[in-house]
Amino acid sequence: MTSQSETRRFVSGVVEGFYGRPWTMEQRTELFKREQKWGLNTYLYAPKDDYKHRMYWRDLYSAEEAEQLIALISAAKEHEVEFIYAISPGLDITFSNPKEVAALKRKLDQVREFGCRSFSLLFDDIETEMCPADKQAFSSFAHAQVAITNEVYQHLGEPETFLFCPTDYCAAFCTPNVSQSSYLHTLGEKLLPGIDVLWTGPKVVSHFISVESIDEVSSVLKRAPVIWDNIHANDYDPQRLFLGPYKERPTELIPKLRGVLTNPNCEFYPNFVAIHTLATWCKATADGGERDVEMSDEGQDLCYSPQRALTLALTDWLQDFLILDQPGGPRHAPAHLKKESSNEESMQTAVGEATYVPGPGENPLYTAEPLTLQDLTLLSDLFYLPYEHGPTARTMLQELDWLQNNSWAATAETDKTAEWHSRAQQFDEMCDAVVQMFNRLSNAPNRNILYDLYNYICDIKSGIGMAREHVKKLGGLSQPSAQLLNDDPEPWGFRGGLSGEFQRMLPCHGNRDLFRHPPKTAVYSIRPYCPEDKTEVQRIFKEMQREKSEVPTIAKPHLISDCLSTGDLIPSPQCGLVLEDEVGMCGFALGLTNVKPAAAKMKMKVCDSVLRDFPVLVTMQLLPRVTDPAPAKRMLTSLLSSIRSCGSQGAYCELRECDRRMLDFYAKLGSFKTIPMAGLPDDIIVMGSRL
Ligand code: GDL
Repeated sequence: MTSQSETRRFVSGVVEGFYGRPWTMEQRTELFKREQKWGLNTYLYAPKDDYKHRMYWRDLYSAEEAEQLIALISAAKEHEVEFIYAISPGLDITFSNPKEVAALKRKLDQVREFGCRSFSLLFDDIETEMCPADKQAFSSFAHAQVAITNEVYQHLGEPETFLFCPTDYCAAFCTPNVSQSSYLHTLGEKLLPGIDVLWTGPKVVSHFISVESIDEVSSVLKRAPVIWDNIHANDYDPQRLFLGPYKERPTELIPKLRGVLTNPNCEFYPNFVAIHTLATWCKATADGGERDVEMSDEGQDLCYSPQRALTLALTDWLQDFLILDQPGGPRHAPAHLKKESSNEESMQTAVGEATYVPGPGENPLYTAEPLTLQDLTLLSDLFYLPYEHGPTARTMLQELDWLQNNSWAATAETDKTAEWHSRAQQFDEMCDAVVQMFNRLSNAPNRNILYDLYNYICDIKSGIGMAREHVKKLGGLSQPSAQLLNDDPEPWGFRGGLSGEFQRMLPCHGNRDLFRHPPKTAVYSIRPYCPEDKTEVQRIFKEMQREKSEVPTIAKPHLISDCLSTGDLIPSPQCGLVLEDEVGMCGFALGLTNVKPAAAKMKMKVCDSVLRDFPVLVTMQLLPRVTDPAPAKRMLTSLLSSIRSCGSQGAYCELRECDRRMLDFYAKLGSFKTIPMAGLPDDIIVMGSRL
């Protein structure tokens, strides 16, 4: 490393490097103010969908654009933020053509005339195959990029700051790996030493960036990289927003890096947390991390804690929400906002109609409850980080999972019933807190922040609303007029549009959820039941009975479904399926369409009302080796669909309380609900599904 690099300041700040709508000039100016206030020093201009940054990189700026850029560059200077202008010529440049090199120089010269002194060439997200002309001129893609970069760097007079973004900008892109990547080795050897290299870490969106990984890449690049951090970037998924703290980057990295630039959410205002917490991180060991005291002279906490950094950021952000930012805002602004109101607004009030005061017995004026720090903490928990939900979101998911898995206890009288209802009540309260937070946010005076958040908070409110209603249904408390999860839901009852449909059809759907299932490797087949299967079915049934009861006898009393499994009753035509794996039969699903005569024969009573709504009895068993619920689900779904095509409107099943596995299975299916059935022993649970 050069001695120069040892004395240069740590680059810290923001890269506007995402796809989608670029920020406005006003937003960028606001960013500079914030960066200065929080002690960050750099802004890298690299908006992917700005025409003249990437697609039409050769085009010079018009007079009007020039005026705007000049103003922006001088605003950055005013706020002591280093403005780095980046250009991405990689979509179509021919490296070997001198005219192309000249075009690049011309464009950067123009920006230099605007007052810009720091530059960057980006070669991320481009085709790696060179055109025939370049293949002739250069021995590799890396050589082509290095040649043009060095030339431009020298042409610009070797600026103090000059950044290069490689095409292989993270470990995952390197072939075969970082230390053996010939692409990175060429950069390391050939890029002039004053040029710094951008790097996103192990992946495009890195979960964790370790000191070892930085040591490795630095030794190949022969320089410390500048991290282009995509931890808060959300341009790849329209349902995500990241409001969690800067995290999983140990502060021991600071002395090993040339700098960190965060490429955050596309929406400008919600980036308050991303940038504020990065600033706290940078300050944690701004002096190189050598001090062993925990607090600096100004009381600055030198030991970074994401949780504390988040609280600091949210506390400051809350003040921003309270600023009335739009002329024409509420005329009856709450008292605490009055002094923030613009002159324009006070004039409006002065010349406008008299303030309306409701009379006795009339509706009182709407008053907005103020947003709280707790609301913002909840908001951040719901939109946390790419690989982690915030604590409250995690609790909500875990509770919902427990309520679903134990839903058999909701309507049956068991020891668990009270616990189920108490946890359902707590879940409901957590959902309510989200609704209250939504209401207070929507009433917050700062409309710019609200509008950036709006789609996301609506989406989560709906998502949680559906879960809330589902739990109510499981508990037998749902209102018949409920809008969601019924047979003919409104469009907000099936979320995600076409993309959602595709995702649900893929086998990897739900791969990343908190409740992973064991690997599914067995191959299963499902075929119709035939009379020769009777003995095997019987054997599986007996084995499962033994599994469940401590005494090795068949549990009493006999249920109609027991008789189906033992062969005393024959399944109705088209109403039997068996599941097989490489070992043999491992499960079955049988149905009986004519329940009444069978019940009479067994001297058992079945409720008429149950038979009216759910005329067919189904039973299913699986050996314990079937750990994957998917084939069982497929078998039961096929059985139900053939029952439906025979004209039946519903089916029910009888389950023993000790048969946790089947209870869980039916509860998770979602379509089966516990139904009351008089005359059965206490440990029998009946569940029905409309078809
Ligand atoms: C990328 C792009 C970036 C984008 C990000 C997240 C780099 C160097 N380039 O690969 O423009 O915003 O992913 O989608 O990160």
